[in-house]
Amino acid sequence: MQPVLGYWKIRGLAQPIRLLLEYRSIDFVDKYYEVGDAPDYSREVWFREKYSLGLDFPNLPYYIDGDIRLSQSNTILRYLARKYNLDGTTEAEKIRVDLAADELMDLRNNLVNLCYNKHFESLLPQYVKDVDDKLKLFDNFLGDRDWLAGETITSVDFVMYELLDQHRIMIPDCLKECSKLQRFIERFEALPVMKVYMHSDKFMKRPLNNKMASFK
Ligand SMILES: N[C@@H](CCC(=O)N[C@@H](CS)C(=O)NCC(=O)O)C(=O)O
Repeated sequence: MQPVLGYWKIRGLAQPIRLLLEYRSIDFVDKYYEVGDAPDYSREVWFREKYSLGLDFPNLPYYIDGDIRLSQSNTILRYLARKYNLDGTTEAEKIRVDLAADELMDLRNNLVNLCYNKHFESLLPQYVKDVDDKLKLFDNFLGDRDWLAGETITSVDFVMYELLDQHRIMIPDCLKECSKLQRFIERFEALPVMKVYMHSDKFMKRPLNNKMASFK
């Protein structure tokens, strides 16, 4: 049985999981739920199934892999990282994976709060200023390493790529002073399997966020 990744028909929290699965060439079902149109934005398609999937904590994204039924995007990522050997090789690398994972979640939460805010346009300039400092910290954290943990690619690199891509879609010059992060993006996109995926019909370019968001 193919594993199933269930999520809204957006990039959102599922995209790093999709990228990781594609990187390891896992044959999985990318199951989409679609929110209804404005003004109701009905989530009925999801609520119809939500409590019948055998999930301890029903939510989106979820990942069903045989007997394993998980929600919580970071739990799914950690599970896949262990299963597919993307969790760092040394203790020092594993510590960097954990630290990056938590920092990236903070970065993502700030981004999502902005994108779903109805005052998006007026809040954007301050966000641009604040995120500049944050991105420089990530640039510095990466340093001269190929990947966030060190020499080997790990689960957090898929999250990093996704968040950098979402940021540059929204703020095209946001990485102008982050040369290491720019090279990280180039390195990631040059991975042969990623190149194929990103040019395929399977790859979702947009929307980043759901229909009720100000920035999609
Ligand atoms: N902490 C959870 C957050 C999950 C979450 O907020 N999911 C949103 C979409 S991003 C949702 O619509 N969940 C469906 C629900 O609440 O029933 C995670 O990282 O997976």
